[in-house]
Amino acid sequence: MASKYFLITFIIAVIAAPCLATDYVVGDDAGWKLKFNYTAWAEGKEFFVGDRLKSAMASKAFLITIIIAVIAAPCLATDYVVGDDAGWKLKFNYTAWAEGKEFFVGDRLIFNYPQAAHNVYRVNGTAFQQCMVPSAFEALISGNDIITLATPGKKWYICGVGNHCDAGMRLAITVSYPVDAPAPAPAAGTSAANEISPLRSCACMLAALASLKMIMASW
Ligand SMILES: [Cu+2]
Repeated sequence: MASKYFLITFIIAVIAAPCLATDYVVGDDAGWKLKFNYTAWAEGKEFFVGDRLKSAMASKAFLITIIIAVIAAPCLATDYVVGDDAGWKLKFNYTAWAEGKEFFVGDRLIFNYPQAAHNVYRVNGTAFQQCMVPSAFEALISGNDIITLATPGKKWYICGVGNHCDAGMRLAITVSYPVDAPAPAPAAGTSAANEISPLRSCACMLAALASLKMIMASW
């Protein structure tokens, strides 16, 4: 599953690439030297007015793409499909799956499973440890359950079917605020997360565009 971040980076790269003049490093890593076939090197390359032949390593388009990707990455909320392609099922290590992932307020968890085979309960730490299943009306049962991570802190999820939780169908994650987003007042409602996310994205994209403009001007 392609994450939103990669998709947007790709789109920006595709849109931006033809607009930008290219710096060609003659001979690439080999440079300008004896015993190198420059006819072969030039073959298949398209040179446009505004392009430059130079000896530095990185081309402008590539550099700008990297810069945008780095700036924009933390701006975007991420959808996590729990278990990735495996989904929400028995005999899967959700502790290992969550390891190394960073979850931020505004990100979403997506639980995919065959309807009626499993379900999803959000529980507290004790219920998670002891696999205590809450009352049935709290269950998410759609088979494509989407949970927006609205608040920071530890979050616990279990499957309430049979002994599935004991068998490993449980997920614990820690949600944090993105570094660039100011923490809302403690009294703020949990529903605020849905509004924070797009706002944050817009602010970040503007910052990214401003940085890009500065970079272009200084070139
Ligand atoms: Cu289950």
